[in-house]
Amino acid sequence: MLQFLTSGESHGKCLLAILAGIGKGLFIDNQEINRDLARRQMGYGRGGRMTIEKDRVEILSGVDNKGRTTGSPVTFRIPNRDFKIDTLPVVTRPRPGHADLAGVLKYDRRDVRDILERASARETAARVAVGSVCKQLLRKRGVEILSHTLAIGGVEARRTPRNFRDLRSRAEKSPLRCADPAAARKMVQKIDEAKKAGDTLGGIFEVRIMGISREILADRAFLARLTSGIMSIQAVKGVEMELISGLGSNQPQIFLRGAMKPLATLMKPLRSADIRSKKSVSAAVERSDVTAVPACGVVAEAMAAFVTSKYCIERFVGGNLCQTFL
Ligand code: EPS
Repeated sequence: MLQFLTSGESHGKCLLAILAGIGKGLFIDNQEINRDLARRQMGYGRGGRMTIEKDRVEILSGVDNKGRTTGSPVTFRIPNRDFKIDTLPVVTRPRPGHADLAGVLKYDRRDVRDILERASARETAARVAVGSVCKQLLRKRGVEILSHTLAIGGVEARRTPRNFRDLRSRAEKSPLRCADPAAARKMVQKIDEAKKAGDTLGGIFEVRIMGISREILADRAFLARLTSGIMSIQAVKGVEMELISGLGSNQPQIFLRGAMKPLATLMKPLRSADIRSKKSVSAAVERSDVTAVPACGVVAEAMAAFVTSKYCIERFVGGNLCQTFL
């Protein structure tokens, strides 16, 4: 069975992920993981933290001296340059719409910091490392995954290439990972306006999975797992799926569209209540992004790759990946 677990706080020493069940014999390309980590950090509208960090992975276990998996769990470590959790101030004013209040109630904490450091979307860097390995595995079976931005702050991409490879290459060249340059220019304006107003923007990203068989495409349990993988990402509030059966020479594809809400961490904070004094106050202000929709697409690629790999391993090799799958 393929499974992963992440740990670590936004300003802790590092982020960690353990991926178990990937099997033996897969060459892991660390440079490719680092490229995916860099893609997650990019995007117009990201905040100051992305200028501090330069996410790079170290693999601590599960590979031999040639970089091939041995069958043991693979451990990934991404150090945080901004490691300062022990000196950060106590937070008592939860941000409406974030995990702060629900977290302090659930875990009975008196410092919102204990919640927000783990609830931060920085955790998604660990998921991207895991997903990057899953993409490497799937590529060996002819499965490719892309993502691109469909909308930010109500501005929609309308003129995007139909062809998988053209769409991917256009999206990768765009500062917003948006394949419609005219729409991307309008999105940039919207982001500048929102930044001035101390506001944040949500939007829609799309993931496309190409190269899976029609048999897999028809399995509803797999499709349901894919949607829940996307829904598990921080700030994603809706998911839509479209299946392209690919009659004739075209290959079948799965399109997954995710709706990301505007980030709850605002520079112009909403009203809140102090959890100690119970007085009405403004919510705490933490560093934030204006938008993270382009990054969310990269995270969604990772989740789609993990769910697809898990399904293929469990279905075709009885849960134990061996050389024949590769
Ligand atoms: C993020 C790192 C965070 C935020 C953002 C995503 O950095 P810090 O914890 O230093 O503020 O920039 O997370 C949020 C805005 C949020 O509300 O969770 C990252 O690495 O993606």
